[in-house]
Amino acid sequence: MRELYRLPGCPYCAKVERKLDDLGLEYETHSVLPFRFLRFSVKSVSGQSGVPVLVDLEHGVEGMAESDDIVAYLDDTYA
Ligand SMILES: N[C@@H](CCC(=O)N[C@@H](CS)C(=O)NCC(=O)O)C(=O)O
Repeated sequence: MRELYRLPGCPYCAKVERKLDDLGLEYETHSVLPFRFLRFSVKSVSGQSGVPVLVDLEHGVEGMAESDDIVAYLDDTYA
């Protein structure tokens, strides 16, 4: 199952969620805390603390950051 680490109200996260929805892809969400120094789970999967972060283990994606990269990946893989 795909997983998305996101922060409510984050426009970069909303862009990725829109793309996932447009492509009809299911995913679990993990809402992170607004304080980035407390985002231990995000840091552990992606090595940095920004969101969004996508996990898609079926395709070897263990923790992809940067919304533009995630959108491009989703288009390349699923569109
Ligand atoms: N260029 C990044 C920007 C993402 C970004 O700024 N996310 C904010 C939340 S809206 C964040 O997590 N900032 C904390 C950080 O980057 O450590 C992207 O497009 O993914």
